[in-house]
Amino acid sequence: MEAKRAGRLAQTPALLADDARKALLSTHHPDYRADAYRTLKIGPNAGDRTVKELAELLEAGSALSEPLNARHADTPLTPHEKVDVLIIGGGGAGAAAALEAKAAGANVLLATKLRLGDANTVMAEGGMQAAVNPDDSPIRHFADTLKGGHFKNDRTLLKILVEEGPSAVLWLMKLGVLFDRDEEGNLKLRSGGGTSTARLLACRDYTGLELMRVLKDEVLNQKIRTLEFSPAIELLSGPDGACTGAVLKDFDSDRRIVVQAKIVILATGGSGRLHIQRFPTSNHFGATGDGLALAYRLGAKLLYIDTFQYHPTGSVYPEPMSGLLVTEALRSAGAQLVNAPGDRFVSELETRDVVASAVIRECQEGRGVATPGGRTGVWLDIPVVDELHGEGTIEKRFPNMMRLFSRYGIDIRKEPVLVYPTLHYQNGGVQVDPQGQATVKNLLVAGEASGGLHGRNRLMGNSLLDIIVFGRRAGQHAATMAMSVEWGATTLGHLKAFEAARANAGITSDLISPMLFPDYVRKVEKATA
Ligand code: MEZ
Repeated sequence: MEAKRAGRLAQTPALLADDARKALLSTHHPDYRADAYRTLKIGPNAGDRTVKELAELLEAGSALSEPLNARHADTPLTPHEKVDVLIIGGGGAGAAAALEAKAAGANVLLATKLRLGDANTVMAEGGMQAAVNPDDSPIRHFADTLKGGHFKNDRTLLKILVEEGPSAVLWLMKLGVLFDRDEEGNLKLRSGGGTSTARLLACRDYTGLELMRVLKDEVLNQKIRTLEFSPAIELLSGPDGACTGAVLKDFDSDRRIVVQAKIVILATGGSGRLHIQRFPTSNHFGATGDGLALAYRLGAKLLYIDTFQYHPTGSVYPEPMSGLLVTEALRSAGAQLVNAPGDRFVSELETRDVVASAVIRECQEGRGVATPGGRTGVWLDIPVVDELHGEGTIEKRFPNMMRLFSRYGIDIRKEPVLVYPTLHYQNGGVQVDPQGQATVKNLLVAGEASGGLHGRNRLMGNSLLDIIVFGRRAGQHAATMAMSVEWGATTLGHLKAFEAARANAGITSDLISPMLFPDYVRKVEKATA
């Protein structure tokens, strides 16, 4: 690997032609493994294909199914709390929504499964896209994202994302986000996979953490009421099917809290902890697709649930770091992907799905490197970053990566690391309109739990922008709606219908969703049965 480094530095692998890219995806991308999929039997997406893990979650029972009977289902539950806007989820989208809803005068409650800020937002390292460079434009951002998403993006949502990108940056800066700047004080912009120009704003390699630090502070400053360790276990519905609140579970007391709300915003994030196709994940511990299950049972249509993002560079060694994100910003800075014979095999700045497929191909075709724990990966040659940009670059720009690997005695300035794709993002989610409105009345969705914006492959840095732009829009819209929406009955009528559909379809699974936490014990038991 090291012997060939000097020769590799002179090479620039070309981007693949469209046909070659398609062929690589269809032969090696996990989205194309037919046996990993099945058809949904019930619900708004019945007949659609999705991965087995998600299908099981969407068709699972509710924690409230057991005590449910015909009489209870139509009897309104007595609320412990009554709020205009209930926000479920304490990551970037939830916090942005809460701030805007409160600023617009709504009475807001933010409930979150873990602590405020325990979310995938803080796991985003490399940057946030926004067309703020004078040489760039929202149109160019739009074109890059559409191409990266295989032209399947919801174009109305995408237009809003790119046009509102610069004002989202300004909003964050006014709140106190410290984006990296150059010597003259100008915002420093970097490139990423699939971007035709430098468009990523970063806070070294902990961009999401910095965003969340500021958003969390502001939620506290604005005295927005927050219930931590209180995940939603079911949504509530009125006779017309509209969402009327949620039942939370208080982890501390194990009691249920019934919240009546005029509008509910789901901002529950992703589903990496379902470990789809047994992939490791870069996601935080609570990323179990809760919002998808809750919204689906209430009748919300989902989009693109057959496509997931496998980030090309998850750590595979040492074992305790398995799945952990090794930021794409390293590849943008010149870090090279190298197979066991010591050769580069793909342009590191292809889109993520293409790079991930190329890594999988190298490993499947015997050009991977085995770890002592039995995994396989390829090298990410990080030391070349200092060779390309000068000594000290890695230390300055990637302090988070340095710290994480140094815990295991690996100095990334001197040694390459081993990587393999890691489950990173759910490309699809709940179908929404530009205000975040789902297909169920009075239910809004923002951030990773929503789908359509990113098409079939998200570009790096577009999710941090997504949570800000669409989190804020959902918060503003919810506050406006709350002024005219009447209080609805807090029943479990939808659950009665869902249970009947389960029975009709012969679904007998004892899985309860939302799962809330990854069920590693169940997985091991299933695998050994
Ligand atoms: O948007 C992302 O997923 C991101 C910034 C990830 C990364 O590689 O750092």
